[in-house]
Amino acid sequence: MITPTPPGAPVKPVRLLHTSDWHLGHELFGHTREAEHDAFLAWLSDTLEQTQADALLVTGDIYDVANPSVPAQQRLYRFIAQIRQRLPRLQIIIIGGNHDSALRIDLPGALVDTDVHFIGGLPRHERTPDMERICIPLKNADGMTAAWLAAVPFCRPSDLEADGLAGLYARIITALAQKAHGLPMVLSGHLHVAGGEVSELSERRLVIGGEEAAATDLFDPRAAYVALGHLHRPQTLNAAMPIRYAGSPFPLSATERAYRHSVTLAILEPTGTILDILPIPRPVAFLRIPEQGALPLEDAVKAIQALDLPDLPRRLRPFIEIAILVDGPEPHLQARILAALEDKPVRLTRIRRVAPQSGQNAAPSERGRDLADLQAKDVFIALHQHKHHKPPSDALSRAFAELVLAASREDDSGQMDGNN
Ligand SMILES: [Mn+2]
Repeated sequence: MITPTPPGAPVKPVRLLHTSDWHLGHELFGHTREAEHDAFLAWLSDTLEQTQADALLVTGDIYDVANPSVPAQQRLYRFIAQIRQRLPRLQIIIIGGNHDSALRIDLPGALVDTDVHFIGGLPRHERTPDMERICIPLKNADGMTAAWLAAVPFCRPSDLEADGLAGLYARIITALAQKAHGLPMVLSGHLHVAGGEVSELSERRLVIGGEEAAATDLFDPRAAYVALGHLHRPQTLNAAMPIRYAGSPFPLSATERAYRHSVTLAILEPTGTILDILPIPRPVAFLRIPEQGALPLEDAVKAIQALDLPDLPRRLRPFIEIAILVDGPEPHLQARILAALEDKPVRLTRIRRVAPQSGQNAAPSERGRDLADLQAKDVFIALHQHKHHKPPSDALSRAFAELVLAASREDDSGQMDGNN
C-alpha cells in the first residue's frame, strides 16, 4: 500500500537490498547445494518484505557455470516470478559475473516488464556503452525516482577501450550524474578491487587486461554506494563512500566456512547511505577436522569417531573436510577415513593431504596440491620457471592472461563446459 508523502515532507529514501554470488547450480565435490539455495531464496523473499525493500540488486555470478542446469535456471525464474507476485512494486536488477554467460543472463529480458533488468553483459550501441540501459532510476515507496543505479556487469576486454575500466566507469558516472540531478547514485560491478579479502578456492581469478585487481579510486566519490560482486566474503572497503562486497549466501568452499554470510540493505538517504547488514541463517553446517592445520591419520580417525551429530536428511547433513598430515605413501588413508565416516551423518567434501614440512605455514603450501585448486596462471609460471629457469616476463604473462580469458569467453558461447 503506497502512502503518499505529504507536501513539504522529506522524500523517502530508496531501500536497496544488495546480494551477490549466488552460484545457482553449484556442487561441492558432487554434493548439490539445492537445499541451501532454496532456504536462502525463501529467507530472501521474507527479508525483502520485512525490510520494505524498494529494489533488489544481485551483483553477478548468478549461476555457477556459463551453461547452468535446467533446475538452476528454474530456481532463478521461479524466484523472480514469486517475488513479483508477492512484492509487485519491487525493482529487480540482475547483472552478470565472470561465471555467467552474458547472453544467457540477458535472454529473459525480452519477457519481463521495465521493473526487472537483466544486464548480463555491458549494454552497448555498436561500440559505445548504452547509457540508457546501464543507468536505471530507482523508485522509493511513493513510486518517485529517488536514486539512480548504474548496472555494470563483469566487463570483458572487448567491452573496454584503451582507457580500460577507469575510462568506462568515468563515462558511466558522468552519464549517471546527468540523469540523477543530485539524487543519490549507486555504482555496481563484478570485479576484484584491491583491499578486498580473497577466499582461496572459489573465486575464479579475474584478470582484465593484465590487471589483477582494480583500486578503490576506480569509483568516483560522488557515488553514494558502490555495490560489488565477485569476492565471497562480505566486506566494506576503505574509501570516501561505502564500497561493499555483499558476499555469497553460504560457503562455497571450506575456506569460506568461517564467514558470516549476509545481505546488505543500503538505505540511500539524500544525506548519505545507511548500511544494514542482515546475517543469513546457515541451513547446513560446514565442519573441518581439525579446525585448522592438519592431523596425523590416527588422530583424525579418532576425531571422526568422536563426532556426535544429530541425524538429518541427507540434503541437510553437514559437509566435512578432513586434513591429514602425510609423511610418505599412505595406501590405506582414504579407506580408513571412509570407514570411520561410514555411520556418521555427514557429507565428505574432500580429504586434504598435507606434507609435514609445510606445517609451519600450512595455508599457502596446501594450495595447489589438488588439481582442482590449480590456477592456469600458476601452472604457466611454474612451467616457464622449469623450462627457462626464470619467471615469464610481464608482457608474456599478460598475453597468457588474455588467452585464458579468450578461452573463458568460448565457455560463454557454449562450446566448452564452463567449470572452474
Ligand atoms: Mn565472480
